[in-house]
Amino acid sequence: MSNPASPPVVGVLAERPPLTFPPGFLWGAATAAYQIEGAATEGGRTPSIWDTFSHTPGRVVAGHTGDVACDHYHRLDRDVALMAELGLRSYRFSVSWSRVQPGGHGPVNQEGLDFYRRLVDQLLANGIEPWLTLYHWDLPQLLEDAGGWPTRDTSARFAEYTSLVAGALGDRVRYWTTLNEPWCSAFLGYGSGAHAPGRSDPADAVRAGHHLMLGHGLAVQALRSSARSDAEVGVTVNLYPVTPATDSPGDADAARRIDALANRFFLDPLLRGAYPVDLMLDLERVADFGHVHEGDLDTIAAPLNLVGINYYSRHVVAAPAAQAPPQPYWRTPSCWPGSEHVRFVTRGVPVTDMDWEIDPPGLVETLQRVYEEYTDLPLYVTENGSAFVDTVVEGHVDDPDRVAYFDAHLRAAHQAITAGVPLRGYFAWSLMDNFEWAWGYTKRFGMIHIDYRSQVRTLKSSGRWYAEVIRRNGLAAQ
Ligand code: IFM
Repeated sequence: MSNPASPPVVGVLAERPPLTFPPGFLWGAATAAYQIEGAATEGGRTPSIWDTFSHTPGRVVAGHTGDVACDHYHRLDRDVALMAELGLRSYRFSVSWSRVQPGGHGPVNQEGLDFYRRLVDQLLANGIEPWLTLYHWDLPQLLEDAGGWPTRDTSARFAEYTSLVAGALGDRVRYWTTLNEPWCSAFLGYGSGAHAPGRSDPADAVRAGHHLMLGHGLAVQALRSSARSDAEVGVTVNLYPVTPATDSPGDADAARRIDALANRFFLDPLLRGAYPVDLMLDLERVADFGHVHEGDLDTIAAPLNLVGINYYSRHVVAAPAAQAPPQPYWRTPSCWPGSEHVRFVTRGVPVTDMDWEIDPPGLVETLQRVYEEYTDLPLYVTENGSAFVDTVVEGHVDDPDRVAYFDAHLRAAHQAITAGVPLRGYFAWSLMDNFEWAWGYTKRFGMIHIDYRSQVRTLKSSGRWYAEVIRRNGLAAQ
């Protein structure tokens, strides 16, 4: 949580000097299975919650689905060739659970595993370090039908699936993250219902958050026994600095509450082995934490090798307007259970096409906070990027706004390193345009443009720029 909102430094075009990153800094780009693979019904794959959700009218903009997406499943060779062209040192991808274990438990689907084995082998052959995320939001629908993440058994199923993947790929994959952004899975999936499976029950959201973390802890155990001994194991959380709109006590309390739900709900159990007391009090009327069994928090706080942080923007929040009518929380589907009354305010600073404020100093703040308050483990920015409207003009896509966004955030990352933060790598989101969840294909985050009709890939100017950053291990003067 940070001090009352002041305008971010973005937009102040001071001269920007060249910057060099530490030797061995891991430069990468990231994607996720449902967002790019397509081939939704091929090779033995069964539906995930995102197949069901996207096929439900009204859930995703324009009825878009991930049925075909970037057709990466069939265009693997071309896509790895593009990664090599960019000079990526690492590629962060996720495995589709229902592709490799279609029943959500029980036997493995060899055809599904073979797809990822081919991907990993091609990456290695091109000198690109594979970075495997086990869960990027696509729970097998069969497990959702059995109760989903609010149900404790899902954690055990996740560990079983992890063992299968680690058994098959553990000899060649060194970097593993268990979960991607558990806040989204829990609070958008089961709180507001804006994401799959689209349920909105505040108590379920809290339970889901716990079982996701329990699944993470059990998966870490599975990785320790099945992956290679030098495996680097971690988890990715999406973090936000949370700033009160003014220095009023009401706004300060709003910021404390949102910080507890967005950040500390996950950081504290994962890295300190306990839920924050103020968070539990805020959630008193929502959940009694009876779902937390003895020993869970020890499992969740299993020792890690790294922490992945996804950073996009900042939350600026305020107390409810004085005249706001009281709203019983159960009538307000919200991703902020127990704190539904908090107002999110905008400051009028530049935003991306997602309407997210561009705030590079927030990345410094976030990295420093994790380092100073939680851990001295190696940190990685496992996602950072921006959506902007792109147009192809005579076979070229010029995206200076995205270049400026990356440049500013890499300068922030460098500033954190200079301040002593053990930041070891950075992954641009995203390698290519893809299915942006409830926004379908209407938002483009990629460094590679995808024409969804022809599946033609076009390297944007941001991709060329990033290749140069990797080549020189740093930034040129601007
Ligand atoms: O596209 C998503 C990604 O799947 C998870 N992190 C945020 C990105 C942009 O919304």
